[in-house]
Amino acid sequence: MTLNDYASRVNRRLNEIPAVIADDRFEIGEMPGLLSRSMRYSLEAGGKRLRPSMLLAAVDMLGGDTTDALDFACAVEMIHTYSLIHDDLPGMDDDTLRRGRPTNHVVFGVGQAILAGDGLLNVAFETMLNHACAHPEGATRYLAAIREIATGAGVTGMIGGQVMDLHCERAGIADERALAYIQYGKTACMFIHPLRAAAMLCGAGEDDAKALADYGRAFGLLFQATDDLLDVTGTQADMGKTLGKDAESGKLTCISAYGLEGTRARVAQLHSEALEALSRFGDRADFFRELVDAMVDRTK
Ligand code: GRG
Repeated sequence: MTLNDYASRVNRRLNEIPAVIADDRFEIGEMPGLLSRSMRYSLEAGGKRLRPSMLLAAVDMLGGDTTDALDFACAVEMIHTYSLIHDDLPGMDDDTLRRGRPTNHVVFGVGQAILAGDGLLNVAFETMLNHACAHPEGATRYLAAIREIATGAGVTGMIGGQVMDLHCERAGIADERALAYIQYGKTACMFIHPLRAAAMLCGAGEDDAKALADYGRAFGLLFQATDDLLDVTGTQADMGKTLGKDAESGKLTCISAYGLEGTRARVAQLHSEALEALSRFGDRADFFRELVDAMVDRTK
């Protein structure tokens, strides 16, 4: 299976959740149509579906059931999409372009964009819990996976990283320790924990979970380093978002900390750390090898 194959499976399932409602008809027990439209606007705007595809690929690699894992993969994508909507808000990164489209708050207004993000976050957990309740025989595996996904998105993960990103920008803090905390939390945790969730879904041992987490850490930090590079060297058409903002806002990034050449060296170092983490899986891990190879030279 390729990244595109996994992404298509995720897209097909995402089309079924949350329910599409055409009108705002004040039916008690139904989601408002406005909420459905604003959530779907960002969910369907494209996006590489990297995180959910990696979860499914890890389940495949460990010999698990990807159909059983699909709702968890979709939950990861919904959480990621909520984070992008909130990150683009005027009170955060204040951006008007995302996934090649006007940002959610530009189209629906700030209040509704906050609620669309809240809705996606909640539906993510509803989706995983509904799956667990429908298959009680797998409850222990599902609970462990839900805990991983909550941790990755949570106060020591993505939210924690985002908080320190905002704080450092406002307080003018620009040291490498802060950068490491921010990029680990904001970016790497949303790779580490979905991959660990895949291990939990398969009932795999801690050695496999740790190797996947090590890969997720190196991959996530490499992905962020290339994101920082592309903010300087990429094109808006490829990236689908406004570029050049990091330097303009004095943001703490790999470029501000290590320079262009230093960041390229960091990418090379993280690339070998990612490959090293895969060694225990042999050629079953070729998907992950090819994926991290492709990230080194990515343009979008
Ligand atoms: C609002 C709690 C909260 C967190 C926001 C995701 C995030 C944290 C901020 C977005 C800004 C940013 C540069 C994050 C680093 C991770 C990153 C590069 C996200 C974009 O991910 P892609 O490239 O996006 O996978 P697509 O659109 O392809 O899904």
